[in-house]
Amino acid sequence: MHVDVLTLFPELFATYLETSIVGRAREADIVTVDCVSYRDFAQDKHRSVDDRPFGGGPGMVLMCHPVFDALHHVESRREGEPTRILLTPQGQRLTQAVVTELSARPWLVVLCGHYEGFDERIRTGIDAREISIGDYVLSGGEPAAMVMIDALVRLLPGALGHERSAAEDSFTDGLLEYPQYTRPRAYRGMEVPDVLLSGDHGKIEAWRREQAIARTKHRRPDLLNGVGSST
Ligand code: 9D3
Repeated sequence: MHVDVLTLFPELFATYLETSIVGRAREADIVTVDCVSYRDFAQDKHRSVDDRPFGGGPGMVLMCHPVFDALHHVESRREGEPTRILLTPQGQRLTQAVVTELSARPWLVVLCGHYEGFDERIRTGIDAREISIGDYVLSGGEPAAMVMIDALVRLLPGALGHERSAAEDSFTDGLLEYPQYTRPRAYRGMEVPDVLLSGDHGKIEAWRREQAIARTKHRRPDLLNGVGSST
């Protein structure tokens, strides 16, 4: 998969993209990511990318010109059809189902907004899917882009190595995670459940599933509509 990220702050992505699962996936060429600055496509000598809203009101609005030019730049340097994603607070909510769908696309172009948002002609003039990561206000789309890339990369074949499959992850089978423990067996009087030390893998699996279901019922009953009810 290739991802182009269009942003006012490409430098925000550097350490994130070098670290952990995403960093490893990039080293293994499972994913490539290019961050491109709208600023490089500004028109005037001040390199403006935003301006005050027509009609008045607070904040600044991302201008058409640098955004359309940056988009044209990244899209003309490779073959094929990209899937365009506009990150906005009024987009479709990012869920694991949306992530799964997007993970099958070979090429994503992700547009981050900042300030009070994009000029409306960007929304209407480019055929993009609008996505939000949740109902809270961010200062810009950059953290949302990192969230989306992180969730996507985990689903790419080989990204998690051999130790664990994405299919085991929470939200994939619709249940929350079961409780996990590591050494020591007792810490400040708190003991690891005996079943996990029993060596009986059938019993351990049954216990984990029962714990996951109980936890999901208690904390996220909304997740239990049909999924995870096969046992
Ligand atoms: C006054 C209306 N505001 C919308 C709630 C304006 C506004 C605030 C913050 C417009 C854009 C932003 C910046 N946010 C994003 O670019 C963003 C976002 C978010 O704020 N929450 C959840 N998902 C996303 S994706 C991009």
